Amino acid sequence: CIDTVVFAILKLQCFIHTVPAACVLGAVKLQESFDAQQYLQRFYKMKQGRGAGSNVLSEKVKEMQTFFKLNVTGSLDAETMEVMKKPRCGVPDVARYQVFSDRAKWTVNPVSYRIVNYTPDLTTQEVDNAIDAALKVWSDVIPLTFRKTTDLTADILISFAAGEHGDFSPFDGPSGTLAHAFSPGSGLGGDAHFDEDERWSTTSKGFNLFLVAAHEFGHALGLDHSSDPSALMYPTYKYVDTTGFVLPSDDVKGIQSLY
Ligand SMILES: [Ca+2]
Ligand SMILES: [Ca+2]
Ligand SMILES: [Zn+2]
Ligand SMILES: [Zn+2]
Repeated sequence: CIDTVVFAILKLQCFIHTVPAACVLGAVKLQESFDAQQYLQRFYKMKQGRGAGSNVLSEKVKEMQTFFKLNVTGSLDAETMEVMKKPRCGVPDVARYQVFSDRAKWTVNPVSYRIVNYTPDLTTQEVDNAIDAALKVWSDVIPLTFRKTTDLTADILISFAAGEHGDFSPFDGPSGTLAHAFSPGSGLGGDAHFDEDERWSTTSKGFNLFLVAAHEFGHALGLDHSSDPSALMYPTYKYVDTTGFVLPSDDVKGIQSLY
């Protein structure tokens, strides 16, 4: 029976210490254990490969469960696996710049942005409108403005790309990671990338570009993820009606403390 085979593989891998996750997992399927490890490496900075014992894995699972306000069991239970499978932002949930005490922010005003390319899922007008509206969500609540430009040197470069796209954070095909953005700075700083393998929309179908872009621009302005489920900066995607969108108070507080 398959279960017996999987269990045997898990035991073997525990023994040779290449897949320490298996030890913590118990009944979780092998594929799920790989997915969970990848998730924790990507979003909770778990070290890759050998040397990461089952304690490390269990601690990382706890960190993730704490962030999402789940039961902190340290094991990959059903509730935890369900959250890990949700489509989300590619930016890690743990603070990105622990060595610096100052948080990155833009010191220029206006901040310039350029839409480098367009998704075939929408008309250029729809993309332009979604991006403009997503930036306005932030500029409405802070004394910072945005200027659209075709300059190659714009502060915020916005692009759609699939798979590997030149920043060592490859996208992963449909669902999973939807987009990511870099915190303020030169070069890649402030840039926002959207996974072209998603179906982008202006509605509740597929993934709503305005909602994902508004979230990503929060990162482009210097915000990290929030564990407040009502916040725009919550890591997982959830569709909300976009007509008359109001920036949740957690996000307003966050951005106003920066600018
Ligand atoms: Ca994806
Ligand atoms: Ca940039
Ligand atoms: Zn994010
Ligand atoms: Zn990227």
